[in-house]
Amino acid sequence: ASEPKSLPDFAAWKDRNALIVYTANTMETHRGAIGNGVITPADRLFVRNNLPAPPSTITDDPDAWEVQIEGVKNPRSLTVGELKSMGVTTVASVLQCSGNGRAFFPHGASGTPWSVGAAGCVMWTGVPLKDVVDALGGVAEGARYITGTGGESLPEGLDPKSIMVERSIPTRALDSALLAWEMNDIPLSHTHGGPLRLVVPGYYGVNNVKYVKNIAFTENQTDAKIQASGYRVREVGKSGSPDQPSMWEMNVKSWVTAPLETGRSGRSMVCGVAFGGTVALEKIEVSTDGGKTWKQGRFLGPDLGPYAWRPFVMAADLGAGEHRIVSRATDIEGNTQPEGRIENERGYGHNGWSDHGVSVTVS
Ligand code: MSS
Repeated sequence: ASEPKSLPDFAAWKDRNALIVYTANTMETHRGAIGNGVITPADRLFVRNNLPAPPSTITDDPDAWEVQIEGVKNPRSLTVGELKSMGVTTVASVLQCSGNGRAFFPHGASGTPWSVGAAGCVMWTGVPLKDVVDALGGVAEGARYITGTGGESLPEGLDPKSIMVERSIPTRALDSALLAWEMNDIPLSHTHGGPLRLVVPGYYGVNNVKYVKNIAFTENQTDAKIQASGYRVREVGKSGSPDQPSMWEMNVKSWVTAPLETGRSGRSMVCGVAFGGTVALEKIEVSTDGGKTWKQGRFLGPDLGPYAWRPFVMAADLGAGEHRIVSRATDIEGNTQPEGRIENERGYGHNGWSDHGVSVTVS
């Protein structure tokens, strides 16, 4: 086995024991470090950067950070200080990478081999994007997308479109999107996109643009590679293109967080987390025989709204031997997790319950 990697400087404040460190830009929360609280502590939250982060000095004076707003009646640049006087809201939302669960794809989808921990549930505080748009006279006619651009400075000599983090999401997200300057009640860290981040509750991680420097209401999606061919769901072996589904709204999903690997015979608390993406949950079911029989679990703790996850528990009597423990969530619209995977080239959006289970040896 190779030496465990240490945390990169820009994430040195994280809890090393709670994380699997793949590279300087990719860190996953251990399944066993997810816990039963609704909110993921910042030092345990996964990290994923497509590009090296900008210098950490950008959060030295957060109120001075500027974001340009375009595609509205009165386009202009606003500082975080100005945004703070325009409105405020707070929302609990699951942040999950599009490729969470990629490790389970048998074709070896390229990208970070995330298991379950490229996800967490955090509190975001900032101004509703809608309030900003209203103050600037409303969205320009014909706009169908909200396009956010990350504040990384790009290496010279490369086509900027091929590397920049610039994502477009449909304008239906305007009702819930915010420009956030706080996460879990403290100023948004540079690691997670401070001074300012576009947060789109219920949408996959990639749409939540960090160090956001430009928001544009546009007729078309950006032609940046990360949007045009990246984060597109297609058959194994195919390359990405704009006509394929983009990783926008998250699907219903859950997984078990305890017990893991071994357990004691007798009464056991089977725990996990479940969420519905943009839709609230209806129920969680748990099986300790690999999906042959199911029993309903109970959600724990406060319900922090449709975008948050719900920790759950189901008491089970586990006898000595091997148990395959799986969970299956259903949202209030009746969407439920499928048993299997939807095979796709990059291993996106996996919510199949079978792969996400755990095998526990009870003695
Ligand atoms: N933003 C920016 N600016 N940059 C980058 O790189 N990435 C993405 C998001 N945003 C980026 C951004 C991704 S891709 C993800 S997941 C997220 O982010 C993460 O987050 P955190 O905070 O955890 O790190 Mo996949 O879908």
